[in-house]
Amino acid sequence: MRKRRVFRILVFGAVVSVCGWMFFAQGLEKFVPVSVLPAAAPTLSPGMVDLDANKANNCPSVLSQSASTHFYADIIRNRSKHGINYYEARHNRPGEIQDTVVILTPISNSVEDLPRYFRNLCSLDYPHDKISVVLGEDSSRDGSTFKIAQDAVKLVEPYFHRVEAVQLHEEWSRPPVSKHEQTIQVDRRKHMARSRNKLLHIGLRDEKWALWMDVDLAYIPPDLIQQMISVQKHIVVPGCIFVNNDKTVDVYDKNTWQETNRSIEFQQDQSKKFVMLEGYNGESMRRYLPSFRKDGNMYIKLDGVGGAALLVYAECHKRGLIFPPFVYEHHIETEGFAKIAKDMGYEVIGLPYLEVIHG
Ligand SMILES: Nc1nc2c(ncn2[C@@H]2O[C@H](COP(=O)(O)OP(=O)(O)O)[C@@H](O)[C@H]2O)c(=O)[nH]1
Ligand SMILES: [Mg+2]
Repeated sequence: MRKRRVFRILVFGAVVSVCGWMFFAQGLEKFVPVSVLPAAAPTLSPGMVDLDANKANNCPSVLSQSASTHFYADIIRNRSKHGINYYEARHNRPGEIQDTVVILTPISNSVEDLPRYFRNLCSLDYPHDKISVVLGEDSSRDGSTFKIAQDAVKLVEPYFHRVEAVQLHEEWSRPPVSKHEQTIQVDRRKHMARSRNKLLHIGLRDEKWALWMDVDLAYIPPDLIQQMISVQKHIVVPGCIFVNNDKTVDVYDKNTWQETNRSIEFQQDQSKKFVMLEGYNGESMRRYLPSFRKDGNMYIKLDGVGGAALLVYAECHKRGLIFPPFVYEHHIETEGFAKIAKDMGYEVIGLPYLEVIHG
């Protein structure tokens, strides 16, 4: 009798633990629900840029901040004065988020960009021992990008968890026209998709997040990583702007957008192979991320993303989320990536008040 009672208690305990584990595992999978985020816009906060906040992270002194960093930091500070500091709004304290991140950066003919790129990385006040960096090179015509990247890796290696430069062997010979010439976009972007996929395959290990970052950004806010992670969504993108000589600002990244009824209807009339490119053929039918700043929402849903700064929950990549080097719902590369992500059930989110500056 007593034995049977003990047996029953043991069976009950086992059932409870299995159910508990399943619930926990499912929770992990589904991520933190939107409801944990503040529903309304939080109060305005002062500027978020603290260039001295990085003392603990130490970097070689040759990579300390330059005058241009301060110039751009001022612009971002002014723009964020009237906006929302997402990170503070979520009440995260410095050091509170400790997830591992791998920064993946495709490079080609990047000799001039690399010093500023590493200065930007050194300015990050996210714990550097949680950050890995992998640069993936191909198709350079300058003969020295990979060598310079290797030298830079040696210099910064001691200050991050892992830093590597790899050759992707994905050669593309670019026609002798401007890289933004419309006629080469499909080929160029298909090539970029292949390079990104190879870099992903080589670069991602067991990190929790992959942060895609272009080498030619002029400025990134020091708290870029924690701001993006704190959103707790599968895919998160900040705005990417360009600063003119007179300090006025334009949208740089035209691949980060939300569809409109008009753009959706337009696509329905196109053949399956049609590739829809942004930034050409007059006014866009989409809404670019910076245009949402006037609406006052901390984050918005996106349908297309660019790769200048793009945070991806690594598990999504591991489950098959790639950059299509083929036409997927009228898009390729990063925009096609967003389309696939949405079809896989992942949330694609833009932060209108968090911005990086393209060089
Ligand atoms: N591996 C590789 N990286 C490239 C290639 N072309 C550009 N990149 C890198 O990809 C990122 C985006 O390219 P970029 O030319 O700046 O494009 P845009 O600013 O979006 O028009 C940058 O980090 C470039 O250095 C290429 O052919 N191969
Ligand atoms: Mg660029």
